[in-house]
Amino acid sequence: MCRYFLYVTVLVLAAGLGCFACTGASAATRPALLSHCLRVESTAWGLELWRSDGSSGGTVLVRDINPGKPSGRPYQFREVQNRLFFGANDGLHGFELWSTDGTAAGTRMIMDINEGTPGSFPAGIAVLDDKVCFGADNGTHGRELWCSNGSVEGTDMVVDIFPGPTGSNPRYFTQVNGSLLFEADDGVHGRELWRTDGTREGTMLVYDIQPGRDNSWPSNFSRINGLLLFRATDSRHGRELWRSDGTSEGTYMVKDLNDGPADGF
Ligand SMILES: [Ca+2]
Ligand SMILES: [Ca+2]
Ligand SMILES: [Ca+2]
Repeated sequence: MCRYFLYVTVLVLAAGLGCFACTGASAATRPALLSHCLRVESTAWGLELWRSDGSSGGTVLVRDINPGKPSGRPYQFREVQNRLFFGANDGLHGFELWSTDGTAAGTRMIMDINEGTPGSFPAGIAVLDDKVCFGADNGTHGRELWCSNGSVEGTDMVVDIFPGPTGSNPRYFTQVNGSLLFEADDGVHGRELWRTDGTREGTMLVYDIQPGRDNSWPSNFSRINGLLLFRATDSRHGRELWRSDGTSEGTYMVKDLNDGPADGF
């Protein structure tokens, strides 16, 4: 089982040759992979899924997801139990959620979330225990929170956070204390900090930092020592540094760096 994958960006040269730009499946593998970027004949497949064990002979195309010259454009690789989850477009179903074990036969679309040629555009793919969670648009509910364990039965919209066809547009998924913290808009509180454990009951607003419909725009998520550090705005303090442990009591401004309503961060 090969654990190394390349995301290949092909710059097509006049001679029909291209250059790899590649990133690894994890930060730990990235330096080794970057040292093995090669010039290859590339125009036959477009931008597709490759793997490498660090040797030239062991660097091969896994699967031509979008057959021929059109590109499958795989993106956002996340590893769960020896499989990589990612988004890709096979040319028939649009951008949907895929997974691979590193073999052509073991590379498949998990579910056509937005049925037919439109894509659901899975984004912000993040690992949570034995599954991934992400934002996707099924064409009915708008862009909402989805999770998948790699099977069709185990792939579902967790909750329609912004009820109806408008999307809550969840993003910045960051794992803290066994939950994913993210930013979303439920149509009532504006763009605020949310959390999910992958279940409907376990998905909730953490804290309405800018009270009411106005947005606090949580962003710049960083995880440190079981805490989320992030940037958020309220009208009393301006844009400042906040922290959260995933609970409402554990979510507060770290310091009003620029005293009063002026921005500090
Ligand atoms: Ca589709
Ligand atoms: Ca919705
Ligand atoms: Ca608000």
